[in-house]
Amino acid sequence: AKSPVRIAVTGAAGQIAYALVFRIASGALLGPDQPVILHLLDLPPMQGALKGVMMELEDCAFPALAGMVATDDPKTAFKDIDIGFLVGARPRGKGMERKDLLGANAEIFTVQGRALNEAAKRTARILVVGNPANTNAHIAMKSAPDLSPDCFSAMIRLDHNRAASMLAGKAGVAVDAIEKLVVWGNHSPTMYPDYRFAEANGRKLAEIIGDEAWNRDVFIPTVGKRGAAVIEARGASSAASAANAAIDQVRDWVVGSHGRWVSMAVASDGSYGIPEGIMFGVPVTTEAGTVTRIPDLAMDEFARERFALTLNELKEERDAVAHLLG
Ligand code: NAX
Repeated sequence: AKSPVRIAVTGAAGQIAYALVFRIASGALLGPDQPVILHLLDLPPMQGALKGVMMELEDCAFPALAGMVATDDPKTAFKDIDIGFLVGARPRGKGMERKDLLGANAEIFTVQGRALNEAAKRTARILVVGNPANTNAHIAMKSAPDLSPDCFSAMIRLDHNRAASMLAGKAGVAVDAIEKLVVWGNHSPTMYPDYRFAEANGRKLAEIIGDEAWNRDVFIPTVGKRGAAVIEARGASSAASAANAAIDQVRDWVVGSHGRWVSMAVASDGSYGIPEGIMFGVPVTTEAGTVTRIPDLAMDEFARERFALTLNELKEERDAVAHLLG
């Protein structure tokens, strides 16, 4: 029998986690024959609700669920973990400015980064979902000097999946026929979904669509504002689709993307002029925990503009939290 994989989920009593943990336990992440032990972290007042989630997990009688730990202590939550989904974060409260939000989250992700540094497996793969996801991932990475920067990524896969689905509809192709789609940058409305290289069934998607105005005036803004549109329609933020994207990103990361390009926000190695260490969405292929960036994609004037917009935002975020990092 395979030995169990330890998987931490933070914000475990929240909305996204409620869609995430059941899929992990059912085998959607690592397959139904891979036993998993869930490490569930949430704040002290949420421990009651977390118990309820655990009761429901028990009641699913998932064969792959080999154990559960619930805690409000990050070190306990991250002890010996192989995989971490860092979902819990401080939401923007009324009257809270962007810099307050960055500061509050910097505190959370400094503490969690240190706990990961102390307790997680050296090979752990940690996905940050909680917003501002890229900068939170940057902070956690910086707070975990004994872990390789390769242990961290931030979630841009929801944006990638949103873009893929919209393109499939427009081009009249199956969504899984789309290859070489890229989402660059920050998980925020500044992100740049880019289908200049994308193909479907051996044809360039841009040729099939053949409508550059649609790209600029409809596609990019719609993908960018999709999160807000879901809130407007549902009265609550994206949860099931966010959980699904988290599963997609981590599954591709730890299992492999089989040569397909996927978008992941990873610590920059300096390529594309992105300052080292900034967590930036780039196209990659993945294999058993290893990420290989797709290099040297050409940029035209419009692409350069969009790229700079999202990069500048991430530089600003980095600078705003720099004084909080030791
Ligand atoms: P919820 O408010 O439903 O749940 C968050 C949970 O996190 C709560 O139970 C809260 O008690 C817990 N929490 C807060 N601080 C914590 C800490 N320091 N340690 C442990 N737990 C803590 O939010 P939900 O809808 O689940 O969203 C979670 C996060 O995902 C938010 O920051 C949200 O903005 C972000 N998202 C990121 C996306 C992405 O693509 N990267 C998309 C979806 C989502 O908007």
